Amino acid sequence: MKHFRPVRVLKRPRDIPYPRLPVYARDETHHLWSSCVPPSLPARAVMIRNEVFSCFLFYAVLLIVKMYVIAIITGQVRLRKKAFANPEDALRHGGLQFHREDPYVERCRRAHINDMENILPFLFLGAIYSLTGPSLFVARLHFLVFSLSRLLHTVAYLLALRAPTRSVAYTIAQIPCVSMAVQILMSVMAYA
Ligand SMILES: N[C@@H](CCC(=O)N[C@@H](CS)C(=O)NCC(=O)O)C(=O)O
Repeated sequence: MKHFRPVRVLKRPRDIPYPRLPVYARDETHHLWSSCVPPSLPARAVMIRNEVFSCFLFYAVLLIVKMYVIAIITGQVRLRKKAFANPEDALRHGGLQFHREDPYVERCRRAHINDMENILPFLFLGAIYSLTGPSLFVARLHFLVFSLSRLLHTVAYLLALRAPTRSVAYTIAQIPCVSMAVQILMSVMAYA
């Protein structure tokens, strides 16, 4: 009688989260996005294989562009108000007396610094959160709430809108960040 060696069934531990990675690839024949990935899929298409990550990238890049816009506004205000941060700039634009501070330039700078305090952590949290397999709807809600609130924070800061508009915008933006931080911690708790 023939003896068969028992086959070991390898199981994926249930408690280890698996990132949900929906795959999309360009179907050149039908010009549609299909759910199959041809073996020759170019490396540049790897990003779009995770739709939550792609969604995150959209909002992340918009927020970075928003930060660039604040920097441009700050530069323009410096020129208009003749308030330069460095003596060489002041000399070029009329004299050392323009090496000075201006309240509105400082406001722009504070808006920019506050963005750095909040958008930089979002870039990290959002990227990691995207890899933990959240639903696209819930993830998009996180990114959208954060982005709109940060946009409102900037507008409220630059236009000096009545308090507590800016503080409310700041607080609402913190909610998705805390939520993402908690979800990331829960996903990796098993490895603590
Ligand atoms: N570094 C911030 C931490 C707290 C924070 O970000 N608060 C929000 C809402 S009150 C804000 O817009 N702060 C003004 C700022 O950072 O310039 C601060 O000093 O205020």
